[in-house]
Amino acid sequence: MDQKKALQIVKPHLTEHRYTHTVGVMNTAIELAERFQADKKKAELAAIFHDYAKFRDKQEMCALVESSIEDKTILGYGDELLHAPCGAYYVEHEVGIKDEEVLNAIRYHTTGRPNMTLLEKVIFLADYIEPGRQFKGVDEVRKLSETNLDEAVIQALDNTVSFLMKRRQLVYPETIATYNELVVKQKKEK
Ligand code: DGI
Ligand code: FE
Ligand code: FE
Repeated sequence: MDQKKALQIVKPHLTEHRYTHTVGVMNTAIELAERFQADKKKAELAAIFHDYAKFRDKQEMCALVESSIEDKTILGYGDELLHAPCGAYYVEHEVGIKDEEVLNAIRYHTTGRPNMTLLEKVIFLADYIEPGRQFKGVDEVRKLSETNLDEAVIQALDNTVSFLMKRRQLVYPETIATYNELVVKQKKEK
């Protein structure tokens, strides 16, 4: 699917602000894919559809998790997590994208997962550092992403987990597992 067609499909599902974010994620994902030798077309496609389900009805998404999504534990960790796995499902069944690598990049873009693929890291990071993002600590992650993909993902996870804890929100265990796996890997590489 070409970029124009994909953007046309996703646009009616998003607000203007979220559409601008999506275009930012797309451009950033293509840049990161180039830098770290990931598949640029897959990065582009996954980025365009990563927030496809952002505005879907929460009850509908909870029901979908109950009926069709393997990992039901996300139901216990806040509604914000639903749009990633449910998005992957809708993108497969409504848009017809069957590429499992692209679907997984959408599925894990919010929480990450241990042993993320290169493409999954590219989308996870692009979502975090696209030019429209302004939260505290984002510049540090932008800087790291110029040279070291794993260090950048670790820092983004650190920021997100710290942010959640400050607000006494629950932290999804797989997010912590992602952090642990990458830190162990980094230590081995040093
Ligand atoms: O959809 P976006 O806003 O572009 O970004 P996103 O998919 O990373 O979602 C961000 C939201 O997800 C934000 O409210 C924090 C929340 N979040 C991210 N990781 C976790 C999390 N919430 C919980 N409970 N646990 C997590 O591990
Ligand atoms: Fe998202
Ligand atoms: Fe996003």
